[in-house]
Order: sequence, then structure tokens, then C-alpha cells
Amino acid sequence: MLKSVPCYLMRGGTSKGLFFLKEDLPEDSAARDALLLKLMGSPDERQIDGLGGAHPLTSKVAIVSRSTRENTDVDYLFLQVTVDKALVSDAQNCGNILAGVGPFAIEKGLVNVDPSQNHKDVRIHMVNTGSDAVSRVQLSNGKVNYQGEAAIDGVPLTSAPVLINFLDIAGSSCGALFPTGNAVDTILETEVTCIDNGMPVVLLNAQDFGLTGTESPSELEGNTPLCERIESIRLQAGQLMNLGDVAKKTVPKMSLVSKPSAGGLINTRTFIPHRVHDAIGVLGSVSVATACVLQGTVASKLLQQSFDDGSIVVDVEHPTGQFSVEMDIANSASLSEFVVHRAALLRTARLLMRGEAFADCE
Ligand code: NQM
Repeated sequence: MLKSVPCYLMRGGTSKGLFFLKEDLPEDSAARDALLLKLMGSPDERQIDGLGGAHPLTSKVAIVSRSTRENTDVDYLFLQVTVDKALVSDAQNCGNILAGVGPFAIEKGLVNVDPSQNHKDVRIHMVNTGSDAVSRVQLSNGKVNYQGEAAIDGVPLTSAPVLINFLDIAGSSCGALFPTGNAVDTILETEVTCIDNGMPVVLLNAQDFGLTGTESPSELEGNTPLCERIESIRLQAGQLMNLGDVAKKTVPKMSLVSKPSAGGLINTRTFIPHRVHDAIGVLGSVSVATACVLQGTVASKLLQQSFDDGSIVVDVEHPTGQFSVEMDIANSASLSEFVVHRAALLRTARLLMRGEAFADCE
């Protein structure tokens, strides 16, 4: 039977995915996931028979509905569709795809807008992690305005800005900002920092792997002994971070850190976890930026810099540029007292196509 589903294709930040209203997909999660695999064309490394772009960053799904909570407007469930395996996972959140959720919610009439205003703050409940974000979407005559001059590294053209504020993301997947209780742990004779400020990330010093940290994603992906060592550390880190067996999960992400070379605070190469990101994830960069601030982590040992309480901006370098994270911090000298009150960042998003997606279902 040929099934058709109303669907938007959107770029959110440096990722791209299919956006659906929850009510348009099967309620049963197994039936929903089977349908999404068909729509994306997975499992197949080219995703030739579907809408996926043959990379984890372009094989993503947002499912959006009116929020069931009082203080948020919409609920957003993120699903990662594995390119070459029949696997759909809700084990991680995605801050890049999140950038498309506000515009999609307005397009679909899930939130009301005042036509006299030039922006709308959409309050989003992120179902995967149970945390909230506020996304400021630009409007023109009561409709989403996608055009503008905001530039983000990793996307060639400019668009309207989408400003995102996160308020309560510490420990959202692992239960604590530093889930092992330490700023540094040793796994397989390698110093690591395990952190979750919105995304579980393990920070590693690139030098400990004989790397400069400026290698290209394809060079790193082609280095099989390196990939195997990083995966072995990841599997152990997953247990220590309260994530259980992560063999089939896309978290934790593994970020190799090194000294910056382009005016940022730190340089990164991030395994997500089996491909290397062309840039860095949104919440992934919030976690890395946070690790830069607390004294004693793998990142801050490299930087030798201390931070006063208040508002700071951390520029995280990545293979295609930089990612700026603004944070309100306090007590960065003490693991037990350190807090990040707020993290904010700039993304852009663009509606690429809307219509019906088709899948051959039983
Ligand atoms: O960390 C890729 C992306 C992401 C996730 C990944 C993301 C985030 O760039 O919030 O955005 O790390 O799997 O879309």
C-alpha cells in the first residue's frame, strides 16, 4: 500500500530534516519508525530510495505538536534515522533541527502570531530530554520571514536569525552536568571529561591521540585505529555517564579538543559518534563550551584561563568555522557549585519544500 504523509523539508542550522505534525504519523512508535525508515530510504548508505541525504546530519526528523504543558507552546520530539541501519533513535536531542521547529510551528498554525509584530518567541518543550528552549522567529506580515543577513558557519548563504535560549539543560540526558562526579576521568589510559549540558559529550585532548586537532573530518574518519580507540572509550564512557550500553546509541558524542587557531577559545573535531561532524552540534557545542569554563576539565587544562561570574561568550572552532555560545555562569572554580544559568546562540533555518512524502508500506 502506498502511504502519503504531509511533510516539510527544512534546514535547521547546519542540519536538514523532515518535519511532521505528530497527528500525521502513526501513534504506535514501531509503526512510526518503520514508516520513517521508508521515507528516509534507510537502511542504505546512499538512501537512494528516500528523502534522506546519506549522512547523519541530513537524516533527521522533527515531530511537533501543540504542547500539553502550560509554560510551553509546542512539544518537539527529535528522531535520528540511521543511514545504513534499520534504526530510529530518540536517545538524543538536536539543537540544529530545533532551529526549524519554531518556524514550522508557526507555518502549521500551532502558535498564534500578532501580525503587527516582527518576531514571535516560540516556547518549545524538547521531549527527548524533558527540557525547554525559547526560539525567536522573525515575522513579516504575520508569516515566517526566512530571509535575512544572519550568517552561521557551515551554511553558505545568509538567512533570518533564529535566536535560541536554553534555560534548564544541565544533565538533561545523564542526570547531572558532570555525570561521573568528576571534572576528569581516565578511560583506557586516556584522560576524558564527561559532560552533559544539553548533549552528552566526552572531551578528549587531540594530542593524546597523536593528532594536531586540525585534521579534516575525512582524514579522521579514514583513520581506522583512531576510530576504534575512540569507540572503545565511548562504550565505557556511556556506562559511566548513566547512558547504559551505547553501542546502538548516537550519544555520547566524542569531541577531540585542541588549542584554537582562528581566534576562538577552543578547537574541536566531533565524532557524532561514527561520522565526524562538518561543524559541531548546537547542544554539543554548549557542552564543550561549558567544559571550557569549569577548572580542571580536559578543555580548561588546555586553555589555562579562568572565568569570572556573569555573561561570557565562548567561540568554539570546528572544521568549517566557529560556533559562538553565550552563557551566564557562576562559580567556575568549583565542580560542586558551578552553574550555567542560561545558554544562548544564533542559528538560521529555511523552509526548503512542503508537500506529501510517499512510502510503500505493508
Ligand atoms: O548537538 C549532530 C547536529 C547535531 C546535533 C549530532 C545538534 C546538537 O548538528 O544539538 O545539533 O551531534 O548528532 O544537527
